[in-house]
Amino acid sequence: MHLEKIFFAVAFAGATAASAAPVEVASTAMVGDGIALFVPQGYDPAKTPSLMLEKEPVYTAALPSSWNLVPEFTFTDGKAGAKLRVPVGTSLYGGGEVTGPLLRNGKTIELWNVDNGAYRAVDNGTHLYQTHPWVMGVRPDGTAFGILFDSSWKSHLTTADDCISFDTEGAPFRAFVIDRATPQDVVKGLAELTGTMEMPPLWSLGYHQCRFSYDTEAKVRDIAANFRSRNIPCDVIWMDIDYMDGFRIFTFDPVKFPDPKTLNDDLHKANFKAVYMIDPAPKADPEYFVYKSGTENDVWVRRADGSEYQGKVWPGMAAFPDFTVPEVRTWWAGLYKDFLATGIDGVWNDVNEPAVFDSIGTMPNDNVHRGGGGLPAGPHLLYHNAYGRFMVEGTRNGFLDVYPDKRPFVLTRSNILGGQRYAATWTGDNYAEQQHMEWSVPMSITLGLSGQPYSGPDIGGFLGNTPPELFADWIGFGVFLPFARGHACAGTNDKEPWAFGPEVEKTSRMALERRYRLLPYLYTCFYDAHNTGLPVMQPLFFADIKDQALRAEDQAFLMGENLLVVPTFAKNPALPAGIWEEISLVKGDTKAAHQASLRLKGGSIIPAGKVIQHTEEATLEPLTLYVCLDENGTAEGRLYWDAGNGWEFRNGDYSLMTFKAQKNGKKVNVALASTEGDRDVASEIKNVEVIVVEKGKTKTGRGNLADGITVKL
Ligand code: MIG
Repeated sequence: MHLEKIFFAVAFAGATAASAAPVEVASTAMVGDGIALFVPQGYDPAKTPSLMLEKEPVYTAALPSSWNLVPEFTFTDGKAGAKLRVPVGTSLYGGGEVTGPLLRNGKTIELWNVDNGAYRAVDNGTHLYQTHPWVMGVRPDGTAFGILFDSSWKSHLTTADDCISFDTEGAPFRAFVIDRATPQDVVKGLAELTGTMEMPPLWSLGYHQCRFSYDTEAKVRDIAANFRSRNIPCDVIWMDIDYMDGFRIFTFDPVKFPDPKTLNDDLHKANFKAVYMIDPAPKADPEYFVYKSGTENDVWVRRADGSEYQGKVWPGMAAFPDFTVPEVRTWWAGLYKDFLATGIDGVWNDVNEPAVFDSIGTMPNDNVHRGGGGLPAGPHLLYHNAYGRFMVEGTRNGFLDVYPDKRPFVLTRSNILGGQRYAATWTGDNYAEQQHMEWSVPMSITLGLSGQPYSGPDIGGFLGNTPPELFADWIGFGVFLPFARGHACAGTNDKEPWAFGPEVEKTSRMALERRYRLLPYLYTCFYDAHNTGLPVMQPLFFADIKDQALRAEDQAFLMGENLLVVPTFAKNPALPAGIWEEISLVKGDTKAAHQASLRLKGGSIIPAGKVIQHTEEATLEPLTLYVCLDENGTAEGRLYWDAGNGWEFRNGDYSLMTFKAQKNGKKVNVALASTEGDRDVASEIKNVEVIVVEKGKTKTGRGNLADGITVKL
């Protein structure tokens, strides 16, 4: 370690920022390939526990003398901070769930999870429901770095052109700096520190239909029946809070949802899954079993004076489980047993910032969390940003206790960096307006660059009435985001795909057919995200990391590496150079209004299935391979496939196939080049259709995988 250099950096920081007291770096180490750890003097894990890392880092080597991204720590009036000077011309990204553009130069956000209706109810939308103290910088030459400030204390994160700064209201914290050759490698490095998401169940990649609320069994059945009779693909119907009995979690309204088991069974018969909402705070009613059992088990968060804290939420005054306590998470997990036994397939954890309906919007900063299992006791100011993350850890475990052989699907509103290990997310209460539709693209890209690959907005907008045109434009590209769900607030117009009349219904059907056709490709992208942390939804600059023109592009985006998506709202999007050919997935889609334009990268092959109505029908028979050759007349692509649920893929029950295409004169030959995994998928694929797109023209060939397929140009 090179103390001279660090001391110099620290002294320099002190000289420029008069009010901030510099703190020396106490130790440094390499903890991975291109990943450095910096620990300031005064750091104490009992004051700032690490709530984001998957595991404690392992020291691999000393910090090399050539390392030049050195954070400068400060400690002023009991509050710790850090900054990192940024090379000239660096493009900055990250910060998780943010409003505004993808390119974050010149922005300040607060990290304090908050219920922020319409992204403007609180502090003009500068903080939302999640916390990601992480910034990635991409230098002009395309090399990249990232900094993770390992603190959950309330804080501000500023991404100025020349300096990233992070100012907390708490004790000293560590920082991790990743310096690698490409932004993709930096994002993978973040996953090495904070973990990746688990493989989701295949059904969760289908379309989800939600409303606040489908508030009777009859309404739920009606919505489900409409999807099937209208041939609009859909996998999941969602139950928002009104299914509960007086907003008591883990109960069902005896009149409106008298028989959830039969309802869920019937939904399953029609090949739907059922997801139900669970909020964190049970009604403080001594007669109510959840409150009773929680009190007996001493699970509630306490006030500074030691008394039980209660706050007003949907059911009235409610108590809040202290999810920082391992035994409380176990207690919480146990509540899911009878509930899930009604045939519930997935859980939606809402308002877990936690939101409280009072003037500060959450519980007091000096409420006490007890911790345990290696975590210290600490004030709400420390644990607030991780409240939702600890909740969803409990929820996920509750699901796994009941269904050890199924992949959990948990959706959360609040979370913190690293929480991708437990739950997917949606981006909260957006508004039915153009701006929020456009923001939904950089918002999910930024979440992906911040460790959370599985996200999406309420398609159509949650608050406000959605005009038909807006819905049509939104669903036209929203189906290419990782999580695709339509939702609507109470009191707003109906927002199901057919609610806007026959034209929008047609548009929605076509958009969803396109998503469902792409499932084999999308699933492969999720597999990559699960393995490496590479996001499913990627910024366009990933396609050419040196091209400055792409750095701010946030209308168009990439699904995986190979498919470019241009929404119809995009005005003069900056597109990557090279070969990109438009593909058609459903007859007429390239000419239809509202449908995003899809372009395949030169040199790539992507797999697609047929149009299906739900993922129970998902099949690779027939299989379509879309091929776009590079300038050398070659292309390559991959397809991951497994049982779609369960864990047997971990024991080899999967197939990862690689296809290669080669142009020979007037022909293109496509063949299976290699397979990995024990699941014999390839020999079951009898009918393969290959579509080669070249200079705007398509040529098709058919055959089987064993013999290879030839396409005449
Ligand atoms: O206090 O459950 O963001 O999706 O429909 C509002 C009712 C509670 C907020 C969620 C929204 C959900 C609504 N919830």
